[in-house]
Amino acid sequence: MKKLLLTGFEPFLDFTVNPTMKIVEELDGMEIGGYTIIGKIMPVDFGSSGAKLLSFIEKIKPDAVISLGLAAGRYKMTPERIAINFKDGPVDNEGYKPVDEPIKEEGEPGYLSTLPIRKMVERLIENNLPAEISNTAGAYLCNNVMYEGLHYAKTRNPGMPSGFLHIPASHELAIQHGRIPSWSHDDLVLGVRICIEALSE
Ligand code: PCA
Repeated sequence: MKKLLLTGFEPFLDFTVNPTMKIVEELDGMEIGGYTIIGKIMPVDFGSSGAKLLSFIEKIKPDAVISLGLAAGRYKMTPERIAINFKDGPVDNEGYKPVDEPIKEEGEPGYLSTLPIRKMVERLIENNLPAEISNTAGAYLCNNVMYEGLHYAKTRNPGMPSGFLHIPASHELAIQHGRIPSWSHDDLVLGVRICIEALSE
């Protein structure tokens, strides 16, 4: 059985829960689309998240990597097209706020997702879940983790598909937060499962 490393993030900023964390915990150990899911939670920390992802990849030796992140305010599931070689944005959970910093001095300006993002969007829509490809993952932690995964794949393991899926808030988070659209937890889980199945088609 092939292995899929599925990562989520801990809560950050004023988002008191992170739906990606609950999804990853729920899917950890399951078999979906011919993959055994190995779920891991990433810190919202520019200083350690890249190294942490790479240590998971080296240890688990997955056949593919999908990272999940909360995109509070988005209405759709959005597979990301590209990660850029920049760190920028709000403060992380360790109090660090980078401005215009490269992620890797020697890295490419950007890396395109190697997940079947068009197929993921098509399958989500066929299942009545709103979805579209996103052309920016921002320059915060989600972009950082996507870039690190793709840089590793490009330089060390080109056969390992890797990429990122941004998801809307859950109802639980939206009610606590008060100003963002949301999906039910079950629909978020279904959307992630559909994306994993699209990977194995
Ligand atoms: N979303 C943030 C970081 C952690 C998360 O779940 C982002 O979009 O960068």
